[in-house]
Amino acid sequence: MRLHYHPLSTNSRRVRLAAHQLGVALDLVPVDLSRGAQHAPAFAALNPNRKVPVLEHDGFVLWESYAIMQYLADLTPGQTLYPADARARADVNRWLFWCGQSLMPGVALLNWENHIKPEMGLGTADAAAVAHGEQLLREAAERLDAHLATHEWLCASGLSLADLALAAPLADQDVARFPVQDLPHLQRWFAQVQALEAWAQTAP
Ligand SMILES: N[C@@H](CCC(=O)N[C@@H](CS)C(=O)NCC(=O)O)C(=O)O
Repeated sequence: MRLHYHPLSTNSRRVRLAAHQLGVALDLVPVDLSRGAQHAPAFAALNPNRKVPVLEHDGFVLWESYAIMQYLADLTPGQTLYPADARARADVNRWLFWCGQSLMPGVALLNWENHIKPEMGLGTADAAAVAHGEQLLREAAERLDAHLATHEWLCASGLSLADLALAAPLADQDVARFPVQDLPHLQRWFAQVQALEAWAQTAP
């Protein structure tokens, strides 16, 4: 099973976290985003969105990190990260959708403005975009913090794909200056995810 990825891509990291936690071995194929390798015809044929991660498994090609996590879990007998019970699974799915829809927009904006743009020499951060990103991310992060005030993990079933999916992009909280440092429950939960062996194994 091959995963096309980039070491600094947190969308890729959530898949790698899930794979480690599930005990699924992945052949990692780096895609050099900084040199535009995502636009090469061979890669665009795999993912017309020209983004990592992409999974290849015996001729089956799958893009979108959340779908890949779910697929890897579904291939793994006896796993507990993605429960079979309909309501427990729906609870995990709820957070996966929430991650893509509510957490990632602010994350992506701040990561681009505060981290990637300056690092790649593409100019300085745009103040209006930063303010918008901070507002988006703060709203989402406060909701997450409130939930985690009364929950050890996101879902009642215990550590799940949801925790791995949401924690992965928070790895950039310092370098991209996410406004989340003062949220105690979010930070407690994030430290729990960071304590997993899979976190160290997937470090950039
Ligand atoms: N919704 C997608 C987002 C993937 C994504 O944005 N990947 C970034 C890296 S973290 C990428 O490949 N960017 C390259 C580009 O936009 O040119 C997922 O969850 O897999």
